[in-house]
Amino acid sequence: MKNISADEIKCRLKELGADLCGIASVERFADAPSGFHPTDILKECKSVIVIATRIPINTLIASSQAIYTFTHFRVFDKINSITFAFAIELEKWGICAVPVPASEPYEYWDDNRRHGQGILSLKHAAVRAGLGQMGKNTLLVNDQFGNMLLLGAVLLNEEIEPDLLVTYQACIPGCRICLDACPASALDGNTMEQRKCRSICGKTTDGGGFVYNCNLCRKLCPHHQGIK
Ligand code: B12
Ligand code: SF4
Ligand code: SF4
Repeated sequence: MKNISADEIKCRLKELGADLCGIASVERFADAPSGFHPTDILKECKSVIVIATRIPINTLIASSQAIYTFTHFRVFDKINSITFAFAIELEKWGICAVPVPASEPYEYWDDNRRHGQGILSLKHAAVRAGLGQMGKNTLLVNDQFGNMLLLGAVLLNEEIEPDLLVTYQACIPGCRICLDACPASALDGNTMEQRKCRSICGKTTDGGGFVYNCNLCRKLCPHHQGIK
C-alpha cells in the first residue's frame, strides 16, 4: 500500500478539476446524527476529503432558469467524475476510498415532512474540512468563492493530516436578508423546513423537464461571491 500525503491528495484533486479541497479527520464528526456519520458509510473511515467546484456566477443573472439548472447538473457530473476517478486511483494504490454522491441518490426520506437527507451532509463535512462556514441560509460560504460552490467527498480508511478550521464567520452580524427573502418562509436561521422549500425551489416544465425555480437565499446573500 502506498503512503499518501495531504499535499499529494490536494494536488491530484486539483489536477482532476476541483477548485478547493479540504481534509477532515473522522473525529470531527462526533456530533453527526446516528446513521449519517462517515463510519455509517465506511466502517473504517479515518479521513473525509471534501472538494468544492465553482458554479459560474453569471448563471445567477441569466433570465432563463434553464441556464442555472443546466450548470448545476454539469457541475454535479464534474464533481462525481472527480471523486469517482480519485477513488479508483486510490484503490490502485491499495487505499480503500469511497466516493459520496454530490446529490442523488440518497436513501433517507420522511414523507410526512417531505424531508430527505443525504447519506453524508456535505455542508457539515465541508465545514469540518476547513472549507468555510454555514450561513443562516444553511449553505456553505467560503471566503474566496462565497456560496456559488457545489461539494463532493471521498471517505478514506487512512489517517491524513487534517486542515485547520476557518476562523471567519459566514454571516454579517444582524443580517437576515435570506430569511426575509425566502418566498416559502422555509428558513429559521439555523435549519430549513424542507417541505416549504421543496414546494417552490424546483418545478416541472410543461414538457415534463425539471428546472430550479428559486435560489433567492443564495443569490441575495451579500457573501454569495465571497467574503471581502
Ligand atoms: C436534500 C438536499 C436538498 C433539500 C434540502 C436542503 C437542506 N438545506 O438540507 C432541498 C431540495 C430543499 C435542497 C435545496 C437546495 N440545495 Co440541496 N441538497 C440536498 C442534499 C442532497 C442533502 C442535504 C441534507 O442532507 N440535508 C438534511 C440535513 C443536513 O439538514 P438538516 O435536517 O437541517 O440537518 C440537521 C441535522 O440532521 C443535523 N445534521 C445532519 N447531518 C449532520 C452532520 C453533522 C456532522 C452534524 C454536526 C449535524 C448534522 O444538523 C442539522 C441541524 O439540526 C445535499 C447533498 C449532500 N449530500 O449534502 C444538497 C446540497 C445541500 N444542496 C445544494 C444546493 C446548491 C441547493 C440549492 C441552492 C439548489 C437551488 N435551488 O438553487 C437549494 C438551497 C436551499 C437551502 N437554503 O438549503 C448544495 C449546497 C452547496 C453549498 N454551497 O452549501 C449541496 C451540498 C449539494 C452539493 N453537492 O453541493 N437541497
Ligand atoms: S431556495 Fe428559495 S424557497 Fe428554498 S430556502 Fe432558498 S429562498 Fe427559500
Ligand atoms: S443573506 Fe445574510 S443572513 Fe443570509 S446567509 Fe447571507 S449573510 Fe447570512
